[in-house]
Amino acid sequence: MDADRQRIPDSNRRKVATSLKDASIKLRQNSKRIPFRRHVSAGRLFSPYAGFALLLLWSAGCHDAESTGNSGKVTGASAADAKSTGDPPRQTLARFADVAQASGVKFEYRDGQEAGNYAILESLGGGVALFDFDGDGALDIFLPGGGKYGPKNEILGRAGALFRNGPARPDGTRSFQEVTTLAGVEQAPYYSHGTAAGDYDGDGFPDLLVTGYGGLLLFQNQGDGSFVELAHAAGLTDTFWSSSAAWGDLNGDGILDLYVAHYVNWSFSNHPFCSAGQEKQREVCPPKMFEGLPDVLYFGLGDGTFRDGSSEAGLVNVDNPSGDSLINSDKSLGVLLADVDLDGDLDIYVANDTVPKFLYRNKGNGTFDEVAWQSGAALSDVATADGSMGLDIGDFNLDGLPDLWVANYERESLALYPTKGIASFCMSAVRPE
Ligand SMILES: [Ca+2]
Ligand SMILES: [Ca+2]
Ligand SMILES: [Ca+2]
Ligand SMILES: [Ca+2]
Repeated sequence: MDADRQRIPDSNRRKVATSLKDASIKLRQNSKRIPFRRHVSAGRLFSPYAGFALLLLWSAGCHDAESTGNSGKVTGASAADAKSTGDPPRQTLARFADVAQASGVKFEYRDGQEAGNYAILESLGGGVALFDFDGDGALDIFLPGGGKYGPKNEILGRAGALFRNGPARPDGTRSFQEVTTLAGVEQAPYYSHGTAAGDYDGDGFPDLLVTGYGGLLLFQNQGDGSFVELAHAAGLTDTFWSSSAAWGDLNGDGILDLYVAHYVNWSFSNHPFCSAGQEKQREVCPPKMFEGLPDVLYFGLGDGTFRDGSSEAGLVNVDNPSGDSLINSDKSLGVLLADVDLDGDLDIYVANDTVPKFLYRNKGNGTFDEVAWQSGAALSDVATADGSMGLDIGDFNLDGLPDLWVANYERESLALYPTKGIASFCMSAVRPE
């Protein structure tokens, strides 16, 4: 499978992002009732134990959960089930047209691949934040800029862009104005990937977190249309390669906390030659060549600063950051915060690349049990650890229980995890048609 990855042309590397958008759209078409809180940011098994994993999950009680789930309406929720009901397939009349350029949103994320380094750094792409930074009721757009290389392969950042949503035109379309410099978000000391908006200081104005290689950026919204970057002053001193992040109050003190997903330990001093199949042409190395990096959970302190609470929260691998297990663990690309078990607190679902996903169940106080394997949300429907990147949640089958959606790498299936029973927190992957 990883050999396949090496042969994939550069231009195809991020088709998964498109798949995620398509997937989210399809989910929302059927998600008319979502009775749970949702906080979203927004990123192959080592088969020797695949079969064992499947058996373990099945025997661990997933089938028992069907009789203990509290919904009283447990369903496997597969497409086949839908067909068996005799209900007509749900359809939508929604159609989309690309109006980015016409609306004034002219921007291109760049990854520096023109340098010919074939670095795995270039394979992640960039994210987007839709948030109303100026409080006028209209969503604005922030896009991280990515990065490039210096003459000696220094890893450099490229400026992102902030587009302010302007008045509607007479024909109803929107017009955006770029205000990057005016707003003070042009700083780009790091090669950037993801971004997450959240009002971490509770002043009513959403702030911006930007992830990337070498450090985090925290743009504090000043409330006057401008931002000030103060990640280090706020205690966000993480220097690991970060991909995604999500805001949410994980310990219930009313103050936003921050989960930062880290990817792998690549650097130019750890940059092996990987060839495309039998050819001598260099290609981007697959993630299995690198150790994963433990994620970080920062608790907000209420004074605009944070402390690293990863260890007390119980995050995987935090207390053993150089352990041998990291080659098979913790290569995180996406994170979603939501009350998956409907007990009133935020849980954490983490998409990992080529290694099992994490599902952290909140004990109610910001400490967690990692239950992805037991719950059935760690692997695919055929017990493979796919290249998981994008996450979403919604009640797609309208049974009142939240279901998880995962966008994986190309040539892998998208994955849907219907929740079968909250009491035992049991899910099982199905392959959408
Ligand atoms: Ca706005
Ligand atoms: Ca704020
Ligand atoms: Ca908190
Ligand atoms: Ca919960």
